Amino acid sequence: MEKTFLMVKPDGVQRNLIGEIVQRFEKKGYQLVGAKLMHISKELAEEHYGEHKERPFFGELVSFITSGPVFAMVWQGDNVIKVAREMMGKTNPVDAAPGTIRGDYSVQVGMNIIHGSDSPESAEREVNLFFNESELVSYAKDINKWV
Ligand code: ABT
Ligand code: MG
Repeated sequence: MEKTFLMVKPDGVQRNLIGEIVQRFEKKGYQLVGAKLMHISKELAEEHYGEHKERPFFGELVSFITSGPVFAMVWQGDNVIKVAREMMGKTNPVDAAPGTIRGDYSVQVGMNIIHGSDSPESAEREVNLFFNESELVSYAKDINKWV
């Protein structure tokens, strides 16, 4: 089953959006298979955003993502990598459509609430960068058994 790495960034945590964001992916029909509230070290931030090392905003990006706790998650389901990116909306909140997470809750590109892996290769890389095998849970859902 396809997996992706999603993360509520420090601005989303500060603005009490963890629950809202988790709920959107749950309601969509995806399954949460790993999650933790954590501080990102400077080293992890530089590795995570390695592709942007030469960009002028790299320093700001690293200081923002390390500025407070993030909520790191792994979600699973059909086409979750692509669909999660659609649900997040465009990188720049100015271009993000209403109804998307960034379109609904953010204003500036430097503080755009959520990160999501942008390809199968980055999903694989980012899931492994943030989670150990033992932190990912495999379980069946059968709502009728639990009510
Ligand atoms: P991330 O999920 O954070 O990776 O964003 P996304 O993949 O949608 O967009 P990319 B291109 O990866 O941007 C990474 C972070 O860099 C910020 N950024 C980007 C700027 O601050 N200025 C810019 O001109 C661009 C292109 C936005 C993203 N993160 N934050 N926070
Ligand atoms: Mg990106």
